[in-house]
Amino acid sequence: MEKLIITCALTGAEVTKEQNPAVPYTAEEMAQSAYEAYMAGASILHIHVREDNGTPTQNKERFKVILDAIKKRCPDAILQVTTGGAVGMSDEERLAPVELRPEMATLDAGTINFGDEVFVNSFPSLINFAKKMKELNVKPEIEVFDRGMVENAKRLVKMGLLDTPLHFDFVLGVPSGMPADIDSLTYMVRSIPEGSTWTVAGIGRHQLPMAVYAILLGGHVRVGLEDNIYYNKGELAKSNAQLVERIVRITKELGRDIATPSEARRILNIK
Ligand code: KMH
Ligand code: ZN
Repeated sequence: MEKLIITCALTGAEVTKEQNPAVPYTAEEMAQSAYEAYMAGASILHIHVREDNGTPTQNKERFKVILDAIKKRCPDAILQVTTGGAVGMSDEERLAPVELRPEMATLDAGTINFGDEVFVNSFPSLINFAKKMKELNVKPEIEVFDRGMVENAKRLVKMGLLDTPLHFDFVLGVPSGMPADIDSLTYMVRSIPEGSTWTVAGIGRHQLPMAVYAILLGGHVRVGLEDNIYYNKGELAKSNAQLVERIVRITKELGRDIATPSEARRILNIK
């Protein structure tokens, strides 16, 4: 089996310090949390950006400050910017950080009910997002919340807007989304084009079991406070690193190795 790539989703747009004080907002908090997660074994850092008061933003200058602060502390980590941003942002706003030419960016592959809200990603928007990433040579991670979104990705490949091999993130367990269970995961794995790579982000209490399935099935793992603020039931996670450390321990116990950032680049075909 390939070595395991761990992505750490540091902060997201939805969770707050009121829910867990370890959620990073400022550039210093982001750089420190990124550094700890990277030292623990994360080779990809999935990055949303907040104002110092916690408000999510896709402002390019703010992203630059935070990406630069993270690069200083984690020189060879793969930085993956979000183009999901927060529900309600315009496509233009969401695409702004891609102009900084990070190595990777997310591409959310369809519309979904997202808790009480709707996360809108029409097919014409996907075309714009994919075109921009192709033009700037940014490797997309295709965020898939439901089975039909894999078909959208395949359509974009046919249109020449996405290069293969594709890399997917199955986001399972979002309220109103695809459930986080082994049947859903294996169904998704069977649905993607041969040669694709995949990771799984289980939301909330599903983070750990979905990660363990992925380790065993030969996929990759995403953990972090964006998706889950708890370490155990009723026990808040102390840091992003604490969530990464547990995955590293379990993976090694199961006889699989952890990929370094340069190994992750090879596995993901990032040039
Ligand atoms: N915040 C969600 C609405 C992504 O990073 O691309 C979308 C999200 C996905 O977090
Ligand atoms: Zn995200």
